Order: sequence, then structure tokens, then C-alpha cells
Amino acid sequence: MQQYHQALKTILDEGEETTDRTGTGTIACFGMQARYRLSDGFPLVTTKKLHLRSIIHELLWFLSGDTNIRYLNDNKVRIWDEWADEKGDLGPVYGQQWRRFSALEPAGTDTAGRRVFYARHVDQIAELVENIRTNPDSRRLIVSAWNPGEVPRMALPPCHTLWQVRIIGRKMHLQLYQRSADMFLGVPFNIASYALLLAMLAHVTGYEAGDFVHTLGDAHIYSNHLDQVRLQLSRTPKPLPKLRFTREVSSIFDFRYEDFEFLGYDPDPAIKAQVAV
Ligand code: THF
Repeated sequence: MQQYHQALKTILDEGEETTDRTGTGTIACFGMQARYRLSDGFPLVTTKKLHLRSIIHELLWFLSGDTNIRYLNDNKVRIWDEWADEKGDLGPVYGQQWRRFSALEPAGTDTAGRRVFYARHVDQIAELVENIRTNPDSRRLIVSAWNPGEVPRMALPPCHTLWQVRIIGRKMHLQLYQRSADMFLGVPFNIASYALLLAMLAHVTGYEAGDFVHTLGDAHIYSNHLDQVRLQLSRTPKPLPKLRFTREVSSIFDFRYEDFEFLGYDPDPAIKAQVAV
């Protein structure tokens, strides 16, 4: 995870102070990119302990199409609590956009000559897997969480705006465009989550997991995370763990929490920090 440490260093050295929506203040760089080769090991940050359970359940929750925090809370995952309303709803966030992206189809005109449309839900994940199977050389293997018409109803507009899968030879690669990146708290989760998604997609379609390419828009360190970042950078990254699937899974929608094993994850102690809301 040298890449992650390097990015933290670059922001400490070259980042500029900015104000932000949460009122916390950050130092930020705009436009960064890192590449994680899954053949080097699974990209889990080792210089602080990551709550793997939150990462896995969050991804399974996205894939299920759910946008209410009940499932997460039932599994002792609290990372979305701050943004939910009193019923636990987050609005049309990731799960909805991945599995039920609203599209309007023209359906002609009515008797008064008005244009008529019907609404359709696009299951972007099902279509992605189908397209990987039928059209593996496609350059259009894209999932978008950014639905401009629905952004105002979201508790938080998606940070993970769009991702693309590309198959080259026997390898599947995945690139994420992340518009806003909380480098200390969110990014270690985000790297692990999308690397896991890549490994899962490769597993169900029979490809080798290749590179996860992480492209960042606003890459920031919150002003109340600076001491934590310096502590983390004083630690030396350890060898990466290996991901093992405990059984053969044939559908991307059939994965369960018990299907993943991270062999040899031996992190340094956790480092606490406040999340900016
Ligand atoms: N908002 C902000 N400010 N940062 C983010 O990283 C972020 N997310 C998601 C939505 N909004 C965000 C929520 N993801 C933690 C980790 C990921 C989150 C939110 C919070 C967090 O507090 N992690 C702690 C404790 C983990 C735990 O107990 O499970 C940690 O030490 O890692 C970016 O996706």
C-alpha cells in the first residue's frame, strides 16, 4: 500500500487549505490516481486496523439494491448512520442507482398530442455482468451512480460517481472515478470495497482479477485528521493479505458475508478519528 501512503504524503506536502461543506476545513489536491495490482495481494491498508466487516456488508448492501440502513445496523455496521433520516432511509443512493436507475422511454403521444413516456428501471449490475459475458471486448462496461435528476433527493450525492470494467486478455480491470475522497477515513474503505467488487466480478465471470485503478477528484485530508495521518505515516506497511473465496459462487447477487477470507491480514492498531458530516 505504498501508493496510499504516497498519496497521503503528497497531500501533506502539496495540498492547499480549503473550506468545505462540512465546515471542518481540509488540505486538498485535485486530481490523483493510483493503481493496485491484485496479483500483488489484496489492497487492505495494514498501517491501521480496518473494520473489514463494515466494508464487506456495505458492498453486499449496495449490490442488493437496498438504500435503508436497517440491514447495516442489523449487522452492527454504523458507517451510514449519520446521513439517514428517522426511518433509516438515505434516498436514491448507490443501491438504487446500481440496481434501479430510472430511465424514461418515449411511448408516443396521447389523444391530446402530448408526449407520453413510461418509466423503466435499469439494473446496471445485471446488465454489466451480461455484457461482460456476451461482449467482453466492450469499452462501455460502465456503472453510474450519478443520476442528475435524483441527486437532490439523495442524503449524500455519490462520492463514487462512476466505474468502468475493462477486460484485456484473461484479466479484468476496474477503474473508479471518485469525485470526493476523505483520504484518512473513507479511502482505505473505498479501495478495499472496489478491489473486492473487482475480485467478485472476475470470480463469477471466470476472469483473473487485474488492476484496480483509483482516480480521485478532490483528494482531501480533514484538518482534524492531521495528527492521525502523521501517526499512520510513521508506520511501515506490511505484506498484503490474500483474498480467498470459501466456495464457488456463480452469480454476483449470491455472495454472502461468509464467502470471503482475508489470509495474513496483520494490521497495526486502529487509529480513531471523527467523521465529517
Ligand atoms: N463522508 C465523509 N466525511 N467521509 C467518508 O469517508 C464518507 N464515506 C461514506 C459517506 N460519506 C462520507 C461513508 N463511509 C467511516 C468509514 C467509512 C464511511 C464513514 C465512516 C468511519 O468512521 N470509519 C472508522 C470506523 C469504522 C467502523 O467502526 O466501522 C475507521 O476508523 O475507519 C465514503 O465512502
